[in-house]
Amino acid sequence: MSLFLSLPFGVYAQNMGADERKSMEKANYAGLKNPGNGVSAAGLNLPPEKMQWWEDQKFGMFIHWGLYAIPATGEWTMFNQKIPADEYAKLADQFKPKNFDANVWAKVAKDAGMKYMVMVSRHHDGFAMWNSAASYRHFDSWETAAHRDFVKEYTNACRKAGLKAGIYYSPLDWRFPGYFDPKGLPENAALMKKQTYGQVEELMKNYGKIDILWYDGGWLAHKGSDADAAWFWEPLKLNAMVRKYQPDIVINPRSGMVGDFETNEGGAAVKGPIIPIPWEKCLNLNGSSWGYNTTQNLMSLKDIITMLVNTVDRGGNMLLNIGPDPDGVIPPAHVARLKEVGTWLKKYGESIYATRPGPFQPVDGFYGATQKGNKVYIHIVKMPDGSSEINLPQIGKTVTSGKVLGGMPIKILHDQSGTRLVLTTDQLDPLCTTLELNVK
Ligand code: FHN
Repeated sequence: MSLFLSLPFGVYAQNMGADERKSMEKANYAGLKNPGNGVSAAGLNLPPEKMQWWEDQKFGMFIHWGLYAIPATGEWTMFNQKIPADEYAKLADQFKPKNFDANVWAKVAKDAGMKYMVMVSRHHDGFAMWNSAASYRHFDSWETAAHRDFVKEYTNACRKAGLKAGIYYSPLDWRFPGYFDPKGLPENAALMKKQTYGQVEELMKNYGKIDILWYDGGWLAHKGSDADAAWFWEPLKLNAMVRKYQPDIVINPRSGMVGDFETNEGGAAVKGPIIPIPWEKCLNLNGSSWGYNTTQNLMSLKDIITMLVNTVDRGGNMLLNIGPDPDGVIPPAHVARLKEVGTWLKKYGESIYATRPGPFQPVDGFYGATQKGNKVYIHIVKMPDGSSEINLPQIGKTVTSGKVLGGMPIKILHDQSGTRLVLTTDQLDPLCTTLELNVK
């Protein structure tokens, strides 16, 4: 039995602007959270040509690190355990990371084959990882025991390593009762909003070129969507200020404004058709929590590679999260797993980086393809039992030759039903078989 692929894929829609993307609001692209949802204004989203570098990256490191690493039960500890803000703030007295070195993080990312990083600058608990005059009560890593500007150290390390620098920022801050009742406590809510505008300005103004702004937590009182809270945050005003300092920064869709890309969060498998707009899958290497957690539930190498190729074959980037321990150290088992991913990408990265999806639709659970110039790459995560052939649909081009990427040629048969790729069993890789076809 051989796999028969669905109809050929049309032109990859690289030129969708924000308006077309808003029209996708009803689209049922698997896994995207509220695609195109949010307010928009001309000039606040990047044109497709300014997104191409971002779409080339494919693989990045997400980093959740802050006071919540100390209790080691995840970044929602303060809220989940109903710890009063003043009590929680005492953690800052203990937070003196002895072994934090952002250059080590950057090396782990590079060794994993990652091309960009997104570090949490402030999570919902309100603790800022930089010297923040705009922080309510100066609750930050400069004014407390650590006395360090971790955002400065991190952005410098990114650039030194040749990685794109992304910053995650949570507009919401659990320390403000007005967050939970913005209409009932408008003055307190306004204080929180003032902090957000002041802190975003600090992050955009004081740390050189920032490549990605990753908002998270626009939604009010943990209800509704980020777009539902646009009346409060006024994201068009906020991001107009962002663009003043960082005109080409790529902004995610969680400020209540339509983003420059869409997000799919969590460990659920990526399925369905190619998504014809920039999008990103973000998930946890350790499934227990985004922040450091002593409960280890690491993704297997097979799961990581499967998630990566399923994402890239549908046009997305994958942002894989790690949670360093209270000392700023990435757990050794996480480093080792990421190094295994890097080894795979050293061999097959040509089929991932700077490619675009297609030229045909993926087959859920079995395989998908990417393309670049006169090459088509096929990622086979599973062949049907006993099958060693793949039927290719008409892709409007002729397959002139093919091989296992980095390996031996494969047999190409052309007959009235189309083109068949015939592999030998020893050419199949249980992790993922990657083929390179030459087309013209
Ligand atoms: O509440 C956060 C959560 O702690 C984590 O930061 C994730 C990462 O994308 N975002 C929110 C949940 O969607």
